Amino acid sequence: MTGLDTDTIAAIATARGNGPVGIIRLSGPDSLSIAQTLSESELSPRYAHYRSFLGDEGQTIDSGLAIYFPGPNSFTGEDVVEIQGHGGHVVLHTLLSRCIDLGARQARPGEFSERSFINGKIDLIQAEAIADLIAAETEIAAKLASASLSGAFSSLVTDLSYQLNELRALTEASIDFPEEDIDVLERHSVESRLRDCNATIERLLNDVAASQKKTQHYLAVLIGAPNAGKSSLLNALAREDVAIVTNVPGTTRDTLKQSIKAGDIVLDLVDTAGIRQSDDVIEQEGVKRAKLSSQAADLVLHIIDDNEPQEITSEWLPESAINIQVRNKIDISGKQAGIVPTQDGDRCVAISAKNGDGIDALLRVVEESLLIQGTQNSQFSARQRHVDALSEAHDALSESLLAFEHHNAAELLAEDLKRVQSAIDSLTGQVASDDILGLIFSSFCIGK
Ligand SMILES: Nc1nc2c(ncn2[C@@H]2O[C@H](COP(=O)(O)OP(=O)(O)OP(=O)(O)O)[C@@H](O)[C@H]2O)c(=O)[nH]1
Ligand SMILES: [Mg+2]
Repeated sequence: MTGLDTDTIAAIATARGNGPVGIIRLSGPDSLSIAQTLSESELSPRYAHYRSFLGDEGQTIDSGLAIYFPGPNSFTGEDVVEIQGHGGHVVLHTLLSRCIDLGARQARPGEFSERSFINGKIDLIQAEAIADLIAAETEIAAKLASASLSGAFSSLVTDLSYQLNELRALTEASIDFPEEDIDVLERHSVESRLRDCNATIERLLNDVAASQKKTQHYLAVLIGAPNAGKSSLLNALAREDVAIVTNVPGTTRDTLKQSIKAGDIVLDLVDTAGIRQSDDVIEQEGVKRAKLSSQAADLVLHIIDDNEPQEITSEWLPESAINIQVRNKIDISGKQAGIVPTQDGDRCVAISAKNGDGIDALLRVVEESLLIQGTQNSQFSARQRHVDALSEAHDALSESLLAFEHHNAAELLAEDLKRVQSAIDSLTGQVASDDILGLIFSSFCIGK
């Protein structure tokens, strides 16, 4: 990560595997000349040229479209050419090799977005939003990432940074010109404006935490006695025959993980061994693993056969997790499907993993119980990095305001405000170390 790369990079920009269309993307000073040699023709800016793409002996590798986007009005801010050919992986790799022979270098993961960031086309929040949009697993995650990409989050952060900058300047002015005998801080209500900034940071922090809750994966663990129907429920929720189901108690030994969606959220659902005392060492190990999984869970689904209720003790239901009791096999017991009222207010849903009754109600209860209050209001995608930076800014500003209240020392306040501002500016990448940038962009896919 140098920020000074002037070489031309190339990568396949479409997903792996075979598809009808595949795209090679070039960015850098030699993009145009490479593409013109490849197509043995002139390319005009922003015009879709239908061309043959030729190998070193003039043989046709493929034919398709070449589009030239001159910098700075391109995604990366550099000269960019997109070559759209057929999407077979052999054809695309041959085209990419040809571009590399002609002087390009294989791009690193995220290098196009990184160049876009370095050239000021997008900020760091927007760069992350591109990756989040591509990786979005739910409609809501895509919507939030798209809002971040369009600058909804960045503009709030930039605004905050601007205000902090002004307040820092005023604080420093009050140190530099004490002889003017004007209390600059008081005249400009610096303290109360800083309190407003801190309230804004707190609101943003809540918003960001709420967004994160909407887009993260949750660990949900199926726990219960043997034969209660845990594996059947996993299969019903996954809509796939992932786990072995038999009427032999103790069928499942290994833990088995499958991602499923509950409305707007994604669950990593773990099937576990039925809990019972056993002399079988394999089963004992399975039960041990079930316990470990339940202890790490955000949510435990406690499955009980409604016909032969065999509840498990509370040691399996950690207080750190949300517990939902699931009464299964109601196709036999005759209980009505859906939410079951309980005396203690615990969540309980009656289902049949066999015929699917009550499964939708269960998914709704899962979604509602994981989405804490306020998450409905989230407006943009967020990452742990954002939560950390905003928390750091909030803590630093709270501490400095408290210290200022006691000592009224502008010098200390000015020093503290530098910390607050650099935490806020790290969000958009105005202040970011190469290490952080490397970490962020290396998690992108190649060609993005
Ligand atoms: N009638 C009926 N049978 C069910 C239902 N769910 C599961 N079963 C049956 O109950 C038996 C046990 O189901 P599993 O899903 O293997 O139960 P499990 O909890 O995973 O059992 P272990 O892996 O042994 O702990 C199988 O014969 C299933 O077909 C249901 O909703 N209705
Ligand atoms: Mg099982």
